[in-house]
Amino acid sequence: MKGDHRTYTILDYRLEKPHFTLRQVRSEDGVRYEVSGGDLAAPVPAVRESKYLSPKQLIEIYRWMLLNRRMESSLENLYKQGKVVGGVYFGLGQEACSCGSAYALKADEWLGPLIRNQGALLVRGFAPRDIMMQYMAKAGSPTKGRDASSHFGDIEKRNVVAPISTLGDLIPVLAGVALGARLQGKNIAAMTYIGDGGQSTGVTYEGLNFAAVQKLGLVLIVENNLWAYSTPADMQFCRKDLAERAIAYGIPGVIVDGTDACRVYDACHEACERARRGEGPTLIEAKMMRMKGHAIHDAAEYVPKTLFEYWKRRDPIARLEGYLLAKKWLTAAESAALIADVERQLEEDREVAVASPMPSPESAAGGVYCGAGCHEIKPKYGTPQVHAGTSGGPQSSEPAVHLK
Ligand SMILES: Cc1ncc(C[n+]2csc(CCOP(=O)(O)OP(=O)(O)O)c2C)c(N)n1
Ligand SMILES: [Mg+2]
Repeated sequence: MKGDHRTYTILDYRLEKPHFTLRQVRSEDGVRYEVSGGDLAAPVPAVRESKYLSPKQLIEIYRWMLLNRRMESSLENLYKQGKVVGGVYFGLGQEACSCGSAYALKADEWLGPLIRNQGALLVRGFAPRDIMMQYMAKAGSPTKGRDASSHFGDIEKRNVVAPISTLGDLIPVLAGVALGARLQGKNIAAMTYIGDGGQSTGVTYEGLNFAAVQKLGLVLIVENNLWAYSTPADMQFCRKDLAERAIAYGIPGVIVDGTDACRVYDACHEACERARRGEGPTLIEAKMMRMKGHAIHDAAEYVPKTLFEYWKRRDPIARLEGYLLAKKWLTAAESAALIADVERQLEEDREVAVASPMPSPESAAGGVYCGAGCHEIKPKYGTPQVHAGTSGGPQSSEPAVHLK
């Protein structure tokens, strides 16, 4: 019927668009997945030139990614030595997404990371020793040994909201952070993440819809790493592209290659700029693959080997290093020196973390993030400007919500 069709735009910045499908096959010895469609031997595309990053900035991102990966290897070793209390989660293969995204935020903006975004924590100023001590539940860790996993943040200095395990719940929280800043007179970017599995939760809809209606500066990165525990994305939703969900919220939806640091950064930078202009949220779908199991206990035997091989050739660090060398922005010797420096920093931090004490039993009665009355929570951007019964747009001096 002519005239009844609507068209919507989803920007897809990828240089290749793999069309693999994963199908569950049941056999006598259990369940496995088979890959079909797509070209598993396709050549690896080039890294896209960034519109915004200088060579120096890109090298800085490269260093964060190296630190991210090598810190996780150290954590794996600490776990195997029995020094880690609990599990360890890895962002292997997702370093470009974690580091490139967090790098787009300004110091006074906010981040709400998930378990795989340890690279983002490093970019926001946590040291490897903080993360190592956290996993070892040491007294000097960000939660003083009360939590032995990723549940830590820093609302005073680094503007990091602690990860919330209930998937999706960070979305309304970060929307609320953007709203809080708006009420204090400033439009800021508030960035958070959700996985291909986690985005199915109801609160994802509620949080993103609220941000869309209020035009809050939420930057939501949907990390489509193809797996949620052992459930492949193809068994979680019917669309190939989660960015299309943006259409239903009335916000921009963008697809990027999550293994290309330049493209991740550029998309996040544009989304942050939009947030700062008070134009509302952006949904960025980053496509990549979780290159390990869900956590250290999961050997990921259900993942077809061919898929691992395909994505290993798209390793974000190797791709970025190759790009920097080809551009002659980094020499092989400089790259080796940078790696040695990262190793030195990690070794130093590992030694400090291992030697640091466990918390005293009596300290368990204290607060997790701070003691009673230890600091006052003050507005960061200005005195809240609230006029009863008014409603304004994003650029308006009036708040965008009715307060009675
Ligand atoms: C609301 C909710 N349901 C279930 C879980 C249990 N859970 C933790 S991680 C996970 C898989 C998440 O997969 P995905 O969102 O794709 O993120 P990824 O692990 O791939 O980064 C599940 C089901 C949870 N934490 N919260
Ligand atoms: Mg996933």
